[in-house]
Amino acid sequence: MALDQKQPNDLSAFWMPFSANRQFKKNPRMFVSADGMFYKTSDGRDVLDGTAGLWCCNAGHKRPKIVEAVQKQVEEMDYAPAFQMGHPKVFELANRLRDMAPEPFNHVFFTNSGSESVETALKIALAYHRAKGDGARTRLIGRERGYHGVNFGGISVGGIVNNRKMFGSLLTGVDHLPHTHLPENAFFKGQPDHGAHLADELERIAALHGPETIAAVIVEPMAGSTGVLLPPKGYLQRLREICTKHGILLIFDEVITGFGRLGSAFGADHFDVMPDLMVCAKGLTNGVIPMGAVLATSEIHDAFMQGPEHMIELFHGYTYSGNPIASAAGLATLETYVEEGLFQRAADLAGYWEDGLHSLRDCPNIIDIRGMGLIGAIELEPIAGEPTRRAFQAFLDCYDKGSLIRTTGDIIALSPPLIIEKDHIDQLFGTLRDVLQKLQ
Ligand code: PXG
Repeated sequence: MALDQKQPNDLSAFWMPFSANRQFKKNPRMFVSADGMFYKTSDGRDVLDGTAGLWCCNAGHKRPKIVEAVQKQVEEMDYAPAFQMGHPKVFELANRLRDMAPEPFNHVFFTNSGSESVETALKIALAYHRAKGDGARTRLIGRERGYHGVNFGGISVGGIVNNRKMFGSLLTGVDHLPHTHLPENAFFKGQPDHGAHLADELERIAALHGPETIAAVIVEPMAGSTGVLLPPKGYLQRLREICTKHGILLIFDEVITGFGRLGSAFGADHFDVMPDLMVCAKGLTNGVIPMGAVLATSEIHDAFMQGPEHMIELFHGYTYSGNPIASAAGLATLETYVEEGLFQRAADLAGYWEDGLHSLRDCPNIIDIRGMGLIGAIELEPIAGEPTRRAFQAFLDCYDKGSLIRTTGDIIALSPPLIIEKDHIDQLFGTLRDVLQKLQ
């Protein structure tokens, strides 16, 4: 087969992730370059990035500092063993991340993705209790509609049915809180008033199993992948209180909410609720090189630092944990966020964004609009008997008209790079209005 970078003539070998492979291969959509807020397609069109790639390119594309850092690092040292050896940049990155994170998070464990970070956090939670002599705490609690990546721990605590049902019996000893999506909150701006009581379900679950058997609760502070579900006012605080009361660790999965998406460094800052472990990825390296991390409090970290000093304290890690190129990308990314004040920028633009988002309310087939920071979701009434078709068509039409959006089920999700300008916001919502008005 001839190798044409712009348009390969054989698409059969690559089994695409989370994609309609057959639909795509009949009518491929290829990006060949990216700069700032725009992708360039193989047929030479500019497409406005309304999704920061997959919620990860928070500083936009082809950022000079990050490009240069990666180029320099790959020349200086490509790889260093991650176990029993170190290299300076990974320590530096851990320090920067600690400085950016809320106060109690003093320690950082590196992974290569959100999914790996979730597995790592769940394992740390279990091992922490065991290290403290509380080994009966083995149960994990997630939430309906939660997304915690695609590995077995993550889909076990996760609550998106299609991500679970094909894959066997999953982890045992897992239970789920109810999701927080209440119909009475439709079209509410910001955090909904109703639903804090849903956190009390944790008391019911704790009573059912015995609170002393529960190791951890994991939730996204704001559920992203399922279609943007905001925590009702007081809900996260209540979860925190119940976890503290019963000695249960609270894990925030900040893979989407981390690095400025809500206008603060992390969701924990934004909602002013501190978990015990925090999971991140995506924006950590601006999506440039895969990397994830788990942030832990000193209390958790120090519980492992016992026994003879030559012994490994935690039997967990990845070949690429803290890879030098990823570390260089991470450092340059965090510097870019700080130098350009991008988290504050997201906060400053949030009102304009929200107005644009809610201006679509009069378009046909819309049953809910929700958003926060630089996140938005538009929920469409599904076509009877053909779920997902309407939103997928909106995605295809927006792409044809030069805007990239995401869809999950019949929900359109938006999460642009934080460098977005007001005229890009106008363009994105203008395209959406056009598309939604004509959509069947
Ligand atoms: N936790 C959360 C909260 C996520 O959103 C993961 C874990 C897994 O991360 P990795 O890096 O293993 O993919 C995610 C990922 C979408 C979309 O459009 C969301 C994700 C990934 C791809 C697409 O909603 N979230």
